[in-house]
Parts: sequence; C-alpha cells; structure tokens
Amino acid sequence: MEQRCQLAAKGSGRHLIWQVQGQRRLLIIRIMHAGNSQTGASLAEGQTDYAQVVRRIRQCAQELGFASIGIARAQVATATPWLMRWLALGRHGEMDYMAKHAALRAAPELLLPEVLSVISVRLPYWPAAADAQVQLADGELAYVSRYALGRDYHRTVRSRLQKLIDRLRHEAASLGLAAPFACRAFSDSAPVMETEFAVQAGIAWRGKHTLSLTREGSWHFLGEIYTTLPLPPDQAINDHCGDCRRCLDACPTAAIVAPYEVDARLCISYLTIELPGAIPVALRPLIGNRIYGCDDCQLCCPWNRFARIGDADFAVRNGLDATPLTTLFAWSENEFNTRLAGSAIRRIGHQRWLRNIAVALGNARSSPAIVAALAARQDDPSPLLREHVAWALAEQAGRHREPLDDVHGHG
Ligand code: B12
Ligand code: SF4
Ligand code: SF4
Repeated sequence: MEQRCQLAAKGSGRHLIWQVQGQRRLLIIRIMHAGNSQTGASLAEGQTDYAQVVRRIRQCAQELGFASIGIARAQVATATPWLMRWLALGRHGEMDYMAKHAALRAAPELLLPEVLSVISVRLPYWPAAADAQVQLADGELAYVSRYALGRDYHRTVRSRLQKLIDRLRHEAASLGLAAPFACRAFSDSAPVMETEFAVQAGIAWRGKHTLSLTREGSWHFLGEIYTTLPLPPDQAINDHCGDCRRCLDACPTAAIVAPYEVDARLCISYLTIELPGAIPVALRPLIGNRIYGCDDCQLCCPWNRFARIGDADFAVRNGLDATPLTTLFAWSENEFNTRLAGSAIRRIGHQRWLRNIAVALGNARSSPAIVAALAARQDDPSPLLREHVAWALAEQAGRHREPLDDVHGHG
C-alpha cells in the first residue's frame, strides 16, 4: 500500500504543490466557517453544521467501541523536523519504509488530495490475560506483547473506521451537505503520523516513551480518517507525565534514549518484529523471554493502573499468554500459519518466529528439555536460524557450567 502511495506522489509534481497552496488558503476560510458553527454562531442558509456532524459521529464512534474520537487539522509541520532528525540519525534501522515514505508522512494531502481534517480514534486492547510480570519472570514461558495476543488490529480498526465513514456520509447528507467529499481510513497501514494527530485531536498526550497516553493508560491502537470536510478541530490536552521517568528506567535495552525519543535499533519490538536478519549478539541477553514485541515501557507506567479490559476482538487466542517456549518452538510452519491465522504475529513468518524463540531459549535457565528442543533445530536449512540456535546452545552450555565454576572458585 505504501508503495502505491509513493507512485501517486511521484507523478503529481509541481502542479500538486501549487494545488496544495491554493487549498491551504481555502482551508483557512472553511475552518473559520466550521469554527463559527462550533461556537454556535448562526449558519447561513444552505451551510452545513459541521459541529453537529461531529457530535453525531462521536455517538457512533462510541457504539463502534472507540474509547475516544477527536478532530485535528491535516497539518504536521511542527512534528516533521523531529521525524527528519530521527531518520537522519538512522534511528529507524532497517525500516526502509520509514525513510522512503517520509515525504508522504509529512504531507497528508499526498495521501488524500484536498484533505482538511483528520478524525483520530483510539481502540483499547488490554486483554484479560495471565499476569504479564509473572510471565516475564518465568523464563520458560514465552512473553508475547499484549497487543498481539488476539486478533490482528489492522483489519479490526480499519473495518470499524469504514463503518464510521458510512455514518459520516449519512449524517452529512442528513444535515444538508450535498457536495461530494472524500475520506480514507488508516490504522498503521500507510505513512500517517498517527500519534501526532492523536495529540492534536486532544484524545491523548504523548508519553515520554513516545506512545499516546491517556488517564486510562496507553493500551490502545490508533486509527484515523483523512477527510476533505472542514470539521472543527479539537484542542490538545495537557501532558501528565510530569517528573516521572519510569519508562526510561524500565526499558531493558535503554532504547528510550531521551524523553520522547526512541532509537528503534535498540527497541525489542523492532528487534523481534521488524528486523529481518540476525539480532545483534550484544542485545540478545537483554531480550529475555520476549518473543514478539515488548511492553515494559507501558507495564511500568502509572497511568496504566487505570486501564480497563479492551475490545473483545483482542481477547487472548491460542493460549499465547501461558505457553512454554519449547511448545512454540516445536510448531511446524504449517502449524504456525494455521494457529496464527488472523493474528498480527503471522506477518513475521515462521523463520523469524523461530529466531526469536531461539534467543529466548538461550536466555532461559539451563534445562535438558530446552537443550533438546534447540538441538532438534540445529541443522535447520535456514542459516539465520542455525546461527541463533548455535548461540542459544552455547548460552545454555555456559549457564550449565556456571554453578560448578562457582563451587571451584569458592572451594
Ligand atoms: C515505526 C513504529 C514503531 C517503531 C519505532 C517506534 C517509535 N517510537 O518511533 C518500533 C518498531 C520500535 C515500534 C514499537 C512499538 N510500537 Co509502533 N509504530 C510505529 C509507527 C508505524 C510509526 C511511528 C513513527 O512515526 N516513528 C517515528 C518517530 C520519529 O516518531 P516518534 O518517536 O513518535 O517521534 C515524534 C515525537 O516523539 C516528536 N519528538 C521527537 N523527538 C522529540 C524530542 C522532544 C524534546 C520533543 C518534545 C518531541 C520529540 O517528534 C516526532 C515526530 O512526531 C506507528 C504507526 C504510525 N503510522 O504512526 C506505530 C505505533 C506508534 N506503534 C504502536 C505500538 C502499539 C507499538 C509497541 C507498543 C508495540 C509492542 N508492544 O511491541 C512498541 C512501543 C515502542 C515505543 N516505546 O515506541 C502504536 C502505538 C499506540 C499508542 N498507544 O500510542 C502505533 C501508533 C500503531 C497503531 N496504529 O496503533 N513502533
Ligand atoms: S518496547 Fe521495550 S525495548 Fe522498546 S522502548 Fe519500550 S521498553 Fe524499551
Ligand atoms: S512511565 Fe511516566 S514518563 Fe513514561 S509515559 Fe508513563 S507517566 Fe510518562
């Protein structure tokens, strides 16, 4: 999808820039009208009451399970220099799509010509799962980040946003809007500055871990609708991180290099999900039993004490919250694909899945069952997996010797 968007952007050229400048002037006029309708100023005959449109879709968003909805202007000028700096520092690692599509991220009108407003929503996902801290402390169990225990969110969020668009069309028409307008729905599916829009739309503030955060915590997905409608924008809310820096201190790999700055190359989420090749050896021991993503910077956040159970679509499937590493390591490719159908985990493929579990097995307490599980895959056709298995077996062997070394040392 991101590639298609890029082609469209290339073809547009100078004409587009001229068009965008013209649209900006129009935008100011149209948003002034929308502002009037929000403050209750009377509407000229035939004018659409956009504030009323928003009130009506807020109700619909709630019915669709979204915890909040807000409106932002389709402008990201203040955030763009930070994105460019992050890219220039190489903090995106091998996520080439972040660099390749930076221009689309920085110019929403390249994804939807004449876009004026962004409807930003959040959908809570915290599942009723086994205790995360207990699981993290038990090296023989796999830890899968909470967002991936259930159904793949990309499809869920976007299909609900599509329903919201249908409702938006219905409400706009019933309030007298005759002119056609365009909409596009996204949820981590295109180069969109999702957190930036959530912040501008007042549905969250940005936590020091860079994620969007609310008084009900951060266990939510973000989604957006770009629209050419001039909807009245909401106000941003205050940041409530204060002096807290728990997320920076809790991060196992020190990937939050400064407040509001994550170096993805160090982040366990990147290492276990995005990185296609070998996981850097120095970082492997810090990964523990986290085989898909990481939640530590959220588990420690005081605001997440107020989180409630999220949407039913994200309820735990396949017992992924309490399965031994050795069980998951034994899954064949066919089992992986069948059991994880409809899960975001399936996107990384069987080989990366096994690579991650091999690292976790290497980090686990020494046990004959773990050594046997690793040995069963030491001749795997994949050189990537073979190398990780060899590393894990060496770690296991080293750990097995440790107590004896201690006895000799102190004896
Ligand atoms: C790339 C990406 C990643 C990368 C990089 C993460 C990152 N922090 O940049 C990796 C793979 C590491 C990752 C991990 C995770 N991700 Co992610 N990710 C994205 C993605 C696709 C783009 C984010 C992005 O643009 N990063 C680029 C950098 C430059 O942006 P940024 O850090 O937000 O920086 C901004 C500000 O911090 C500010 N800024 C920068 N420096 C400074 C300095 C100062 C002083 C100030 C004031 C501001 C400032 O300017 C920047 C530009 O706006 C978004 C979806 C999307 N399209 O937006 C999901 C998204 C952010 N991820 C999401 C999730 C759930 C996660 C994980 C929790 C998954 C997991 N459990 O493993 C982890 C959390 C790790 C973390 N602490 O960020 C959700 C977050 C939901 C939420 N509650 O906010 C999103 C929104 C997807 C979605 N639709 O729900 N992710
Ligand atoms: S997801 Fe984990 S590794 Fe990444 S920033 Fe948060 S705590 Fe650090
Ligand atoms: S742990 Fe503290 S600093 Fe980090 S996001 Fe939560 S409140 Fe903000």
